[in-house]
Amino acid sequence: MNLRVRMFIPFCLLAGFTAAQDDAFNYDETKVVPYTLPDPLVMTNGTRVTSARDWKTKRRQEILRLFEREVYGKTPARPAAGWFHLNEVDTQALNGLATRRQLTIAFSGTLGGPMMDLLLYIPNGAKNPVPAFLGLNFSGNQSVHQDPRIPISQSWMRDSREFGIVNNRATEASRGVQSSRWPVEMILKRGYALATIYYGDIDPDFHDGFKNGVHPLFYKKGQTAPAADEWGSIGAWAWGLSSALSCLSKDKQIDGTRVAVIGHSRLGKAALWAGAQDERFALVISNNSGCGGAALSRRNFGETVKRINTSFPHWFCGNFKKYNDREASLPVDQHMLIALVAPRPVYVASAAEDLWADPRGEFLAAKHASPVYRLLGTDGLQAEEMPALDQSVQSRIGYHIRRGKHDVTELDWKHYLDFADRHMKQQKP
Ligand code: GTR
Repeated sequence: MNLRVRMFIPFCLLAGFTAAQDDAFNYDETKVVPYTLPDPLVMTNGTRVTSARDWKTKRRQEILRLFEREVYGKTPARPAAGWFHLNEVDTQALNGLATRRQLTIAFSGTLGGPMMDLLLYIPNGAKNPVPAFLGLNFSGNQSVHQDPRIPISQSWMRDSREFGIVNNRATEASRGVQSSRWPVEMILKRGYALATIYYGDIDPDFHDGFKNGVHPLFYKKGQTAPAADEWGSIGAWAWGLSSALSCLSKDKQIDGTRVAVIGHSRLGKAALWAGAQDERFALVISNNSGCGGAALSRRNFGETVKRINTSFPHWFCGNFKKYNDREASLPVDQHMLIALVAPRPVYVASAAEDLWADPRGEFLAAKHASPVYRLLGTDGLQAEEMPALDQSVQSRIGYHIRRGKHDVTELDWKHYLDFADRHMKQQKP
């Protein structure tokens, strides 16, 4: 392990950066029990995959089915653009920097069922359709920017005095509270559009037995909850991202072949799962996604499979609970999730104080996805060891470990924008 990272561990614990952490869990690298990862290039029947064709037609399908059945659950067919309503357009938003469009996407085809509100900023002045970043947000669209024209979300939200959420509803005080995670002007000035949706519009993030959100739209006759191999909330959020992509692809100012999906933490898990399943996403970014995201499940460091299934029983599918304390029997590990994105560019980012998410486990998953990238003729992750803090590795698999805590910062975005410039080539504006 990178020496600077190793030295950080005791300091973080002493300094009390353990908010999301639990001292009953392991944060000591020397106590990580040896493990063997499944080989992404060996079929379940033992056959080695040696050609791009066999990867695409056989092994990729096999791994996808395993993640569906055992981890995230099966997702209904990819949503079409569905029914959407344009609520607002302003061609002179943010002092003329951007065009703002706000849409409502109704999943059942009519108002009244589950719906999501999409906020879209498109940089003004581009002659050609622009590439875009698409990501879910935690506190409503109004939380990403001070822009007074963004309506306050009406959806259920977890109470937070810090973020202005009272009685499970966002208040005016929530406007812009997450803006440090969304440097909108910086993204626009670099030539990218930004689209965002409140994740709870797709499925509210509490366990109600899947009565609210989009799950009931797909129940068979008599069904009241997803089966053990059917989608949970992460599956639903990922599906919502695909639905948003279908919608964005219809926008003449957006280049639907150059849309990056990005997410932080639980939404980083959803972004990876969306990018793994839906090959229309041109680039995938996982910011501090941790357990069930980019971090290897087999490493007993930070959050574990049992802990995540206990704290958040609705995130994964029922079958994933079989692996509580039995990670070694998982037929997959998270390096194979990253490999499902291949050969498309994927970026994994960690934070040095975010030990709960196991930064080294995130790095190792990125590294162990590399053989698939190389089989497909790209370079994978060009780093044998974790890079120095804040330094970005910009190969086809990107990686950095930022100084600081579990968060999304301007430095993270700077690396993502450089990565997108490099791998999702811009046409001349
Ligand atoms: C934590 C959870 C993590 C991560 C995080 C978040 O409580 O244990 O896996 O997803 O929440 O999404 O903020």
